[in-house]
Order: sequence, then structure tokens, then C-alpha cells
Amino acid sequence: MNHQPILVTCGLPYTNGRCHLGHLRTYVPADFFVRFLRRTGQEVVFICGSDNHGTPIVVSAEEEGILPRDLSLRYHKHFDETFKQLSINFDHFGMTDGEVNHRRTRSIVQRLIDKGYVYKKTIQQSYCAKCCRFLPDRYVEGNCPYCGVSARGDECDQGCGRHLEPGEIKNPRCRVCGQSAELREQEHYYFKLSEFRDFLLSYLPDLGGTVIARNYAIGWVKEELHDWCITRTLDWGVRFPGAEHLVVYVWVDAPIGYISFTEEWAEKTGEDWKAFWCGDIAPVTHFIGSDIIYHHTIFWPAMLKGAGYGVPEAIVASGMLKVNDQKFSKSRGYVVWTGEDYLEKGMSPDYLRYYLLSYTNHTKDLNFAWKVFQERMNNEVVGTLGNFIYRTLYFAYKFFGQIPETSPDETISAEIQRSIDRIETSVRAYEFKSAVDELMALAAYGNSYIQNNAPWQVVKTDRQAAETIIRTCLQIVHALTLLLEPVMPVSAQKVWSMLGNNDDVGTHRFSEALDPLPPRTLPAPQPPFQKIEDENVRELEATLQARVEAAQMKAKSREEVSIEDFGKIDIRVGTITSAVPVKGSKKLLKLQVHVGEEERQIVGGIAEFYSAEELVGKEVVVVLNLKPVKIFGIESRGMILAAGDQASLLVPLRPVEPGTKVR
Ligand code: B3M
Ligand code: ZN
Repeated sequence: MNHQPILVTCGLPYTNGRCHLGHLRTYVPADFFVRFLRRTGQEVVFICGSDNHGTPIVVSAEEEGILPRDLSLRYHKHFDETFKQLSINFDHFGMTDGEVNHRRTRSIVQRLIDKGYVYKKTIQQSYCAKCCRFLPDRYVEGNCPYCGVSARGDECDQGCGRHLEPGEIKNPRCRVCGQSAELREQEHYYFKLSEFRDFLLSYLPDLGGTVIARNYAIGWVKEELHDWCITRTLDWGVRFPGAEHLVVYVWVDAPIGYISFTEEWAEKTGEDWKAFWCGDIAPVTHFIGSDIIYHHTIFWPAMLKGAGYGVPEAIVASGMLKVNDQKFSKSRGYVVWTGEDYLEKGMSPDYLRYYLLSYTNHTKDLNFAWKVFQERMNNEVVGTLGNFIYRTLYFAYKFFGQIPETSPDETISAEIQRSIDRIETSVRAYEFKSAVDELMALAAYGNSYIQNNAPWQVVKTDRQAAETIIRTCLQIVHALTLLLEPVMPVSAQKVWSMLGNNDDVGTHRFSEALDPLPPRTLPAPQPPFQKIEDENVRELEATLQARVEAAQMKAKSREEVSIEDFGKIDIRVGTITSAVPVKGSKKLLKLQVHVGEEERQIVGGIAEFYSAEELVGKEVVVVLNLKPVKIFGIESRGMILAAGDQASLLVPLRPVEPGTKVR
């Protein structure tokens, strides 16, 4: 095969927070795509890095009281490690604050200036008189001038999704101190995006990737193109050539990171980065979230074109993520953290990959729920795929101890080839779910084949016929393993070894799926996948629920309440009379609390911090008139008050009678 190498990239995560499922919605499919293409013989370079500049980083660093550089280094390392844990293997993972990116950005901006695509303009910009500074991007909050919904300085992130220019936002407030911002004049530099209209109208209809990205982009260009302000008043970022008191807007140097990281990779490997970026059409496919389509389909190609670089061949946009039917939101608690909620609980990275790829098609929204996650894994991965693989390997091992020296059933080649063809068609159309479904259909075919032919019966009377049956099943397992590698690389490797191979499955190609299998010794097989237990899922659901409740409390705590409202809450002192662990949970205790006239049963998430024994006899503070809820099937009537991450219980300083009201 003589394909030109291609470059695949993923949107660059900001270094201001941990990795969550929203990120993986893009990275896992991109990694799958890369592995898949490589298995077909296509050469691919897979590049990503972290996005270190702009107000997202500066605001977070300021909140933590550390330097933006230190915050960036911390999260850069975090993303790098997390991606590796999920087998998302970039050939290079750079930083936009790296020296190469500073240099490349300044050179590209200088070219745009030299070619007359940049002009200076005095604008009215939000300024906070209390903090004595201009308020770029996320430093200012207010309302979107187009749809009215609350927005931040550069983006209507809750409403219509439009990019906002400095000074455009209505009712601007300083995000740091909350004071109304005023408008002050400042000189900034603009990129003549409007001059690229004709270019974009001819480029976009042929843009590869997902239809959704292309169509959005064409719609926007037809509507209207505003010039972009490409400078900001910040200390952190890439200095603007010729006006060194300003830095470039983060959306200038972030995508240029794709080029810089290719340069860094080329430096490491002795390859040529220009082969990717300096033709007319760059053989580059960008995987991104659908919230940044505008930046990648309009702004980025215009900038590349203006500076004389190649423009990307394809943009693949993934749908957004929901959690339990709710829009993904860190502040509202609808979030699943990759480390804390998943990997650190000992859950399999491969399972998450399977789920993200197979749940729904790439461009649709994915609604995450632990229960569905469990069902899909147990029914499909364990029940169908794992079951077929294990039955086959076990039977082959037990009766023959090796791959039988015979040919498989004639019909099987065509069946396998059909699956491969369909999978390939789906992947090339970015229909990753359909591809995984096809893979599972082949596993299901194998399952019925082994079931219908019952080699465990046949072997009793006709050993040779049993050999053929099992040899056929082994061919299917062999093909499935190759096809599984892009989806679940770790599990595929395990099965590959159980098939008696001692090399890396990732070095093989799909075209080997029909190759004859030499009669080699088989090791004792293990079931390749483990069921997810109900207990685990309950724990994971409880974590999510607790986070949502905590977020609600936090939101409420910012509202003022009247003394009458406060009086509605019945808070009393009570004495804990019994405490027992809740079966199946590491976190919960079932408590009986004596509150004067009655005894209350309360389930509290404090088992990690207190032993049952040390609690009995303690006086605590209890909210009595909360609506009763069931936790793990146990009724809980009330809430014990505690503070902080270690659930420090609130106690009365001097003893009082149980049932005494707190005022
Ligand atoms: N850092 C993250 C985002 O807005 C942003 C992507 C940059 S890609 C060049 O989703
Ligand atoms: Zn809006």
C-alpha cells in the first residue's frame, strides 16, 4: 500500500482542570480512528498537546494563587498521563507555551501583518475600575448581545454559542470582584477575516470530515464574517510582534500548536513537518468537540491561508456529552472525572473506550449513565464477545491443547471479509458506532456458530469434525482480535496472547484476518472480560448523586434567605444511639438518632471517616424536616450536619437535651 502519511490531531485541552468524560468523547474516537487506519496499512502521525494560554488558564491560576506556568505544567502532566492510561497514544504531546510554538506563532502573525491582513483599531473594552485592569475574555461576564443569555467575554457558552468580540458583551461585570465594568478605549489588532469569505466559500464544500462541521461552517460564512480581534491585554501568552505589551488571542496560538507540535515530533524522529503543512491542502484531520467548530472551520483555515500554509483536509466534530439526561456541567455536578470517578476505582480503561465508541454515533450527543454503562458491558462485551472468545479458547485448549492442524469451514472467509468491509466503510464515514456494531455482529455470529455446531458433543463421536468446528471458531477469534485492537487495545492484546502469539497485536493488519493459523500450542485461557457488579454501579451512582447535591447546596448557599425561610428548617440536637455499616457501600452508615420525642433513622456518607463504635453516644446536629429519601434501599429521614472534605461533624459545645432546637 502506498498511502501518503496523514496527520491526525485532537483539540488541545486547557491546562486549568482535570480530564473528564467530555474530553474523552473526542480523544477516544480519534485514537480509535488512528489505530484503525494503521491496521489498514495507512501511515498516521497522531499529534496533540495542551493549551496553556488565555484567560481560562490565567483566571484559574489567579484563583489558586499560583503562576499560570505552574498550573499548566501540573495539568499538562495530568492529561499526558491520563491519556496514556486510556491507551490514547499520541506520537507527540506538546505544550502551546513551548518555545517552538512561541516562535511559530510570532512568525505566522508576522506574515499576516506583512501581507496586510492585520489592522489596528481603537475599541471600547470592558475595564474594571476596582481591579484597575482591562477585562479580556473570561475576566468579564454579562449577557450575549445576540440571544441575551448569560455569557462570558469571548463566547456565548450557555446560549447560542457565538464567538463574541471584545466590547460586545452586554451588562459586563468583572468576574473577579463582581463590579459592573465600564468601557474604556484601547488599541487592538484585528485580523481581516471578512476578506476570506470567497476563499472559505470555495474551500468548505469540499472539506472532509463530518457533515455537521461542514454545514455549520457554510451557514456561518453565508451569514456574515466579522474581523477578529487577535490581541489581548495580558501578561501570559505569546507576545504580539511589534506591540510587545499585548499578547495574541489564545485562539491564534492554540491551533498553531498543531503545527508546532508536528515540528517537535519531526525534530524527535528526523521526519519533515513541512510535508504536512506546506502544500495547498494539508493531509490533516482535526478531531474536535462541536463547540469549537467555528474556530477550526473558519478562523483557522483563514489564518493558514493568509499566512501561506496548507489548509486542513478534514474536520471531525463529536457530539456533546450529557450525564444522566442533563447537560454536562462541572459547576452543577453533572460530570464524570476520568481519574477520581473511574480509573482510580479500578475500572477498566478498555470498557470506557468501548462505551464511548459504541454508545451512539460520533456526531450525536452521548447521554452517559452508569446503569446503561453496566448493561452494555455485561451484555455485549462480557456476554457476547467475551463468552464466544472464552468458549472457543477453552474448548480448543481442553480437547486439543493447540490450534488444530486443519482448515476452517469454507464459508467463514466470506463472512469475516464481509465484516471487515462493512467496518471499514463505517469508519471511513466516521460512523464509529456502526463499526463496533459490525464487530459485535461477527462475535454474535461466532456464538451461534459454536452453539449450533456443539463441538463438545461432536468431539465424542467425530474428533475430526470437532477439529474443523473449533478451527473455524479460532479463525473468527483471530479476526475479531485484530478488529478489536482499535477499540480495546489492552484486551485485544490479552486475547492475542491467549491465541498463542507472543508479539504485539498492534503490529498486525486487518488483511491478516484470513491468514492460515499455524498449529501452535495454546496456553490455558482466562475469561477476557469481567462483569461489572451491581454494587460497583450503586457506588458510582451515589458518587454522582452526591456531587450534584453538593453543587445544588453550593448554588443555594449563594442566594440570600429571609429569617422566615431559615425558620422553616427544623434543626435539632440529637444523640446517636446506633450505627451500622450499609451492606455494599464503603461510604454509608445507617444511624439511629435520638432527637427527644422520637428516634430517627438517618443514612449518612461518613463511613470513611468514622467507625460505627466511635459514633454511638455522640451528640450531633440534625436537620429533621428534610423530605425522606431512600439510599441503597434504606429510608433516611433527616441529615446530620458535617463540614469539609473529611466530614467533620458539628457538635454542641456544651451538652444539651436531645431534641433541643438549634436557633
Ligand atoms: N483549548 C479547548 C476547547 O475550547 C481549547 C481547544 C483548543 S484547540 C486548538 O474546547
Ligand atoms: Zn448568545
